[in-house]
Amino acid sequence: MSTSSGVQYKYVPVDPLFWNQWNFHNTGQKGGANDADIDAVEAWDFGLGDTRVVIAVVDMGVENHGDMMYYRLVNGYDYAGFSILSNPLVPDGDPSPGDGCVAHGMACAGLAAGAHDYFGIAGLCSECKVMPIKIFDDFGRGLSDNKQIATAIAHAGLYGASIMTNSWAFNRCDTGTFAHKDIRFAIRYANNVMPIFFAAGNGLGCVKFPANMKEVIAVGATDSINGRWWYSPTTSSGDSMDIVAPSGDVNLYGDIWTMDINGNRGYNPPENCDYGPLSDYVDQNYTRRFGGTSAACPQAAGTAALLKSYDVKSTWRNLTVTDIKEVIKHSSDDLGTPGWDSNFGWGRLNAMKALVAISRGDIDKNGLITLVDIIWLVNYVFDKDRIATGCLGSDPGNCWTPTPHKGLADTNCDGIISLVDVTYLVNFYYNNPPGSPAPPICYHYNYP
Ligand SMILES: [Ca+2]
Ligand SMILES: [Ca+2]
Ligand SMILES: [Ca+2]
Ligand SMILES: [Ca+2]
Repeated sequence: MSTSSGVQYKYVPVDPLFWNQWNFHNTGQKGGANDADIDAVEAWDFGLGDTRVVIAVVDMGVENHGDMMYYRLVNGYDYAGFSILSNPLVPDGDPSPGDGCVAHGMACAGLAAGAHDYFGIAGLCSECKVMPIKIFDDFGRGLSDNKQIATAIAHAGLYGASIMTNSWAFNRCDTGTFAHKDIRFAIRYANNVMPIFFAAGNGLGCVKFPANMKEVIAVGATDSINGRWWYSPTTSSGDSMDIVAPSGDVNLYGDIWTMDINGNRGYNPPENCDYGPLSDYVDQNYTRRFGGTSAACPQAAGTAALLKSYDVKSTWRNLTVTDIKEVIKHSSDDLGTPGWDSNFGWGRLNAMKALVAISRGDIDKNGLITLVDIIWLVNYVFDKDRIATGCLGSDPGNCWTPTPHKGLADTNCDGIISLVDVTYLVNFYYNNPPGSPAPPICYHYNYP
């Protein structure tokens, strides 16, 4: 199969609800524009993640689910406690979402890491683990104690998370007052060990705090036809939109399919709650109504988790926190005014381009640079101009379907594919001369 852009891919999820997930793979199936998506299918040719990668979901809790089995949940924490008037906040070790309407944490976790199996939806990093950290109570009421919120953020840093996703914000355009200093401190602390993603915030016009901190990646939202959603902020001086990702409308009028709290709880069925439309998917474990910058953010975090997964499998790539953030920004699909702009930031998240940026030279996409890659590259470089006679199995140059991207052959990032790339990769593989560099992170994507 291939996309309209000619990029080939081999793997498509078998999850029955996947065809609804236009944000991951948009063929116009919901009336949207072809390819107005994040190229998730093309990215999955690089793998579905790694169990060593943990995504901290700082939200309203995550529980065992058909698409998020208990063994994929690492210990988290409930900083909000179960809150009813007669029962004061009692933080505990159970960050499950409770019995209310608020499936926000489940919905975010599903987008970042829903399982690829024969059930439900598909998420971005299917093999990754999730650390649920709860800062909202079972009724969706946020913690009022900023020190507790700061502790929750620091928790992810202290207990081994690799990526943090935050689909929440304060309703303010500045970077907070003295009372918010602990939150700022915790974010700067956690930023030392992992990339942090924040929803840019809905409807206030500006990028909200903490998304407007320079340390974090702020994620806005685009619709299915390449436009900015009305609620997605434009930036002014002092704040920063980094990227956008596809999403639906707010207040459960969206059309993003994801996990819900199991059974007769959560967003579905909606009649249990006092908001939202009165129809949803028949399986109460899933919702088709998510949206807002809340749904955009975990897609960026899930993509970062795929990058981190590639990194931990790799023997040669060693990504820093800054590397991952830079790759997420600069591998996006530019929309609007060329370059960074106030509507779309650097552009719309593109998971495939992000993976291609960090894996030049790894032609077979297995995380390693081996003789196999060199042989593929040699055959491609020497055979690419010959008229193909069909794939005979012994001639990789002719057989090479560049899945998912020809850029993998541009090992030295000079924008062309040539014998120089072969030499570059051979030198690195044999470390001759000593210190021969690994393929660089590379944002060139247009090859004939
Ligand atoms: Ca699934
Ligand atoms: Ca439900
Ligand atoms: Ca390889
Ligand atoms: Ca080259």
